[in-house]
Amino acid sequence: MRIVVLAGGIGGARFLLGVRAYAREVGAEVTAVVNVGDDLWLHGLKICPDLDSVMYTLGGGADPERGWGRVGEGWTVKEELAAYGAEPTWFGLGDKDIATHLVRSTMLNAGYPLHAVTEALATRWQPGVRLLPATDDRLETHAIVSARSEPASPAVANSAGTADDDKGQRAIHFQEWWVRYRADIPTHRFVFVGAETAKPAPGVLEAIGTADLVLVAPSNPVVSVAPVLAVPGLREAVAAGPAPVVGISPIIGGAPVRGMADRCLAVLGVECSAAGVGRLYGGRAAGGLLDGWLVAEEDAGTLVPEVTVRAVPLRMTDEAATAAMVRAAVELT
Ligand code: FO1
Repeated sequence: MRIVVLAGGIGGARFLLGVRAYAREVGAEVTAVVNVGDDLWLHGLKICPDLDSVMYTLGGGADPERGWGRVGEGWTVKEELAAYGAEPTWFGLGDKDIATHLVRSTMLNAGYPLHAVTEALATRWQPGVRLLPATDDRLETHAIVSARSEPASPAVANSAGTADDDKGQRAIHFQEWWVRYRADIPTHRFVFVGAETAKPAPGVLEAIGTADLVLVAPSNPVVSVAPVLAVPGLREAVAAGPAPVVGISPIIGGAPVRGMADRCLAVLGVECSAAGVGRLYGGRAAGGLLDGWLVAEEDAGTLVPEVTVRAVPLRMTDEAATAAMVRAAVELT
């Protein structure tokens, strides 16, 4: 059995622990197609937060509380950068984490594509699933926000530019929106810079085309799953593929389990509910993506047109609980 998981960062990483546990039980192979929209160049280093969250979590090196970066992390380099006044200081790079970015940046600068870099880094961590970036190409999530007093961080690579347009709007990198402003800034929309020309990374379309099941992880639908589906050809491959597609709601009882999916859904004007996100993805028979949609027991009765909805426990309290969610997804198909 071959399972493909479309995933973002922290929620996606936790979900993949359960997918891996289920796969070990039944002898399935797992390919994670991971969001790259959070990625950025900073201090000369390429940082891939979602790929790293998944790699560290599955490899046992993630800080379980933060969900990103390494456990037992030090911040000496960050403090030294701040002492030099090197902006931005609002994005915390841990000492151990920097080694990952140094290896990645060295390989990228030597011409290796991101999927090859990811494979090389994963050799150390042995995540137990195949990690693929959605694309090797540049695809960055930027938020179009209303002008604020502080200028956008010029240090954050941001090809959308930081000048305000005539409507007083400007684009800031997703990380600035998420970390510096904590999403607390008037936001008009998200754009995926580079999406028009990005190509699915090698292996992505083949994995989708030969999958027995495609799972949409309980990641942020707006800034984690959408950038994956924004890669030309990827959404089409899933929708037209042979495998049933089952999503897991990231919203329980009208609120995200963690993170700021509510803020993101509000930008789109989408209701922050299991139904709202299910309808955002849409039923495959109605031109959308899903055959099945797992919602929490609190959301039993959720209706999504053309989608089989099932209410099960959705709290990923440990690998066994998450594996049970995966089993429910398999049984739904
Ligand atoms: N999230 C924060 O809230 N504050 C940070 O300083 C921060 C630094 C950071 C460094 C490397 C990395 O891979 C992730 C980091 N994150 C940080 C998380 C990052 O913003 C993620 O993209 C989001 O959590 C969404 O997945």
